[in-house]
Amino acid sequence: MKTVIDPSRREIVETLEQLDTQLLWLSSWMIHNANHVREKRDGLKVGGHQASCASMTAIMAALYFHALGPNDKVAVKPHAGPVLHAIHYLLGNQSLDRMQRFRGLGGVQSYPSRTKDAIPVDFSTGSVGLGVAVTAFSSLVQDYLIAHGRMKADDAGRMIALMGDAELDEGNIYECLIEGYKHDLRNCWWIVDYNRQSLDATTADRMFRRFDDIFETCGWRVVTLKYGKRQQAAFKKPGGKALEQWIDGCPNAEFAALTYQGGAAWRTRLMTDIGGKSHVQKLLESYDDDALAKLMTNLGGHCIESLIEAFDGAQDDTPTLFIAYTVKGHGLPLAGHKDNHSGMMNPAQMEGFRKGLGIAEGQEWEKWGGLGDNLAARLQALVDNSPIARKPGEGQAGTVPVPARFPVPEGMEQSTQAAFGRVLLDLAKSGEPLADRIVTTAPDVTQTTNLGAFVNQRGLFRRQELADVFQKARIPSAQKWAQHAAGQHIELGIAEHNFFLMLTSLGLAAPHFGTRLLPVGTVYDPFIARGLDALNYGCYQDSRFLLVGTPSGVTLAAEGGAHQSINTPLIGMGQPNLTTFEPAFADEVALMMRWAFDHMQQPGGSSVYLRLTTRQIAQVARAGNEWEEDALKGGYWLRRPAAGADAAIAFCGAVAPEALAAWEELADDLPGLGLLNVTSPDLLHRGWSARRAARWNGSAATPCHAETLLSALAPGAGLVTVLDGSPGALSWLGGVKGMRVSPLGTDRFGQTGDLPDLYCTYRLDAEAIADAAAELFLDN
Ligand SMILES: Cc1ncc(C[n+]2csc(CCOP(=O)(O)OP(=O)(O)O)c2C)c(N)n1
Ligand SMILES: [Mg+2]
Repeated sequence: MKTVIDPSRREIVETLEQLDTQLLWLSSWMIHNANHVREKRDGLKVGGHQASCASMTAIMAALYFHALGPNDKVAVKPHAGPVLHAIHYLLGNQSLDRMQRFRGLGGVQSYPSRTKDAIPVDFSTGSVGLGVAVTAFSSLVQDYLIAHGRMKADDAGRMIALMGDAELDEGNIYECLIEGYKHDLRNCWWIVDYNRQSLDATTADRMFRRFDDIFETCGWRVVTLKYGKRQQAAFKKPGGKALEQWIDGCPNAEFAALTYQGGAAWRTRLMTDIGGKSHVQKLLESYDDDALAKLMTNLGGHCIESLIEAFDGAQDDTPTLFIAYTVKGHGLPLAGHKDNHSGMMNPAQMEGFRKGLGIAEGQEWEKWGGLGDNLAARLQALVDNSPIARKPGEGQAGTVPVPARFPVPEGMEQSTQAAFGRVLLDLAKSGEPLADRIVTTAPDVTQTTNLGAFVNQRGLFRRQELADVFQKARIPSAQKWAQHAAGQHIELGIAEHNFFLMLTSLGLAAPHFGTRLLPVGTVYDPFIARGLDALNYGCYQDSRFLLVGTPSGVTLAAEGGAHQSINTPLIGMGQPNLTTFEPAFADEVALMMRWAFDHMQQPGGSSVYLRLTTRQIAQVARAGNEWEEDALKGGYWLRRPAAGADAAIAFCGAVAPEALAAWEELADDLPGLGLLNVTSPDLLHRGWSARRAARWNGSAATPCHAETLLSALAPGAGLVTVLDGSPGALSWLGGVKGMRVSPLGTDRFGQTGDLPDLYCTYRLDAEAIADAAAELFLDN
C-alpha cells in the first residue's frame, strides 16, 4: 500500500476534511439559492438534492483532490451534480454567475452534462445506471485504442463511476458486469455511495453482502469502507466490541431514523439494547450527545482517512467496487430522514448552518468562506496542486478523410441490408484510412445483420489472441473469426443496453482519448426499443455512431409480430442528435453511408440511424446523379409529377415495388401522378419545423425541402403515403402545403406470413395504394 508522506498525512487529511465541509456548504447553498433566494417566476419547485450531495462530499473531496489522476474520467452520480460544480468552482473553472443560475436557463445543469455544462464533464448522467455502466465500456474503448497503437499504455486512465446505491437495482449494471468479465475489463472503479436510501425509502437489508458476491464472481475486487477511523478507535476501547456488534446488527431503517433523531436518541437506544454489557455505559458516557451522534455516523464513506487509504490501496488495474457506507444528508439536519431525497433545508436551518461555519452574511459564495487566511491559503494550494488541476482539456481529434464516393454494390435485385454489408466489405478491403477507424459491434446479431463479411476481413477484437478453433480444425464455416488485438469488431452478448453504451463510448473516443473512431453497430430494428434509453443517453452526450436497425418491419414476416418493428420510424424522427434515413435502393445505401461517415465527424453533425431490410427488390435505373442531392435532404421524385398534378404517392423504403406498381396502375387515370421517394421522414420533418420556426427566431425563411418537393403539385392535391412502419411518420406531409392525405402503414402488431399475404393484410400492397388514391378523389 502506498503511504502518503509529504506533507504529513495528518495535514492532508485535515485539509481534505475542510474541503469536504466547503463542498457541503457550496452545494447546499447553490441549491438553497435557486429555491429560496433567487426570484421565482412560475411557482414551480426548482429542486436539487442537498441530502444526496451531502452523502458524497467526503468521497468526492478524497477522490478529486487526492486520488484522481489527470487521465482518469469520472461519471458523477446525477444528484451529486452540484458537488462537481462546487469542485470546479474551487478549481476556478466554474463561474459564480452559472452557479447562481443552477437549474435556470444557461446555468449549472441539474445533472452533469457534457454538452450543456461549461465545466469539463467526462460523462453526462441523469438516467440512473447508465452513467455507471458507460465507464466500463469506455475502459474497453481505451484498451481498444492501446491495442491498436493509438494510445500509449502509460497514458491509460481509470474510468470511474460515483454511484448511488439504488443504481445497483438497475438491470443494466448486471448486463454490463457480465460483458465486462468476458472482455477482461480493467482500469475501472465504481464507488458506491452506500447510504442505503433510494428516492422512496431505505433499501433492503437483505442485499447486505450479496453485492460482494456478485461483483467478485465477475472478477471485481470489492473494498468495503464500513467504519470510519473514529468508530474503529471506539471499537478498540472497553465496551467497543459490543458497540460494533450492535451497529452490524442494526437494520438500515432504524439506523437512519436514529441518525435523524440525533445524539440523545442514540444514547437511549444504545443503553436499552446494550447498556447492560460490560463497559458500554462508560464508553457511551465518554461522549456527549453531539460527539456520540458524530461517532455513530462516522461511517467509512465520510472518513477522509479511510477513503484515501482505500484509494491508495487499489493502484493496480483490477476493476474495483468500493462500497462506502454513508448517511444520506450527512452533516445536515436532513440526515437520515427517509423522505430526505427531495427534502431541503428551510431558510432558518440554512442560516444555522451558515453561522455554524462562521460564514458572514453576504459572503455565502466566497470560495473559502468562514476560514482564516492561513487555512484558506492551504486549501487553495491543495486545490491548485491536485492532479485534476493539471487535467488536459479535451482535444480536437483530426477528421478521417471519407472517399468522395462509395462504390455501389452490383445486382439487379438487392436488399438494403445486403448492400450495407457489401459497402462495409468493400471498405474493409480498401486501403482507405477510414476503414482502419471503423469499429463494428452487435449484440449477437453480427451474421444476421450482414456484418460478417467485414468481420472476416478485419477480425474480432480481443486483447489476448484466440485462435479460431473451427478454422484450425479445418471445419468449413463462412465465419472466419480470428480474435486478436488488431481486430475491429467488438462482439457483444445479447443485451441491447450494452450495445448502445458500447456505441456511446466508441463514439466519444475522439473527445475522450483524442482519436476518432467511427463506430458502426447493427441491431434488429425492433430491439432498438430494448436499449432506447441508452440510445437516448448516447445522443444526449453527442456521441457519434452509425446505428443500423435491420431487418425492420414486415420484412421480418416469417419471424412474426414480436420481430416486426412498427414505431422505429417515429423514434428516428423524434430522437435529437440522430439523423435517420430509410433507403430503398442499394445506391441510396452507399450514398447515405458515405454521408454518415462524414456527418458523424462534423462539429454540428450527429449520429446516424439507417433503417434497413432484407427484402430484395428490383433496383431502378438512374439517368444521372441528380437525385442524390435531394435524397440526402430527405426525399426525391422517383417519378416527377407533371406541373400542377393533382396527386402523388409518397413512399419510404422497402415498399418501393408496391409504390411503383401502383404508380404504373394509376398513371392513366391520374395524369402526371408523382412518385416521391422519402429517404428520410426525419430530415424532411426537421426542415419543415425549422422553416416554420424561422419566422420567430429570425433565421432565414427559405422554403424547406418538403415544401420545395410538394410545390410541384397543384394546391390541394392528394397524397397517398406508404411505409412499412407507423403511418404517422409520413402522414404529416399533408400539412406542409395543405393537402389531403391517405396514410398507409402498419399500426397493428404483425402476424407470421409471407410478404404477399402480409402486405395485403396490412394494406401495403399496390392494390391498397391504388384504392387509397381513388378514395382521395371520391366525393365525400
Ligand atoms: C432511470 C431512472 N429512473 C428513475 C430516476 C429517478 N430517481 C432519481 S434518483 C433516484 C434514486 C436515487 O437513489 P440513490 O441512487 O441511492 O442515490 P442517493 O440520492 O441515495 O445518493 C431515482 C429513483 C432516474 N433518475 N433515472
Ligand atoms: Mg442511496
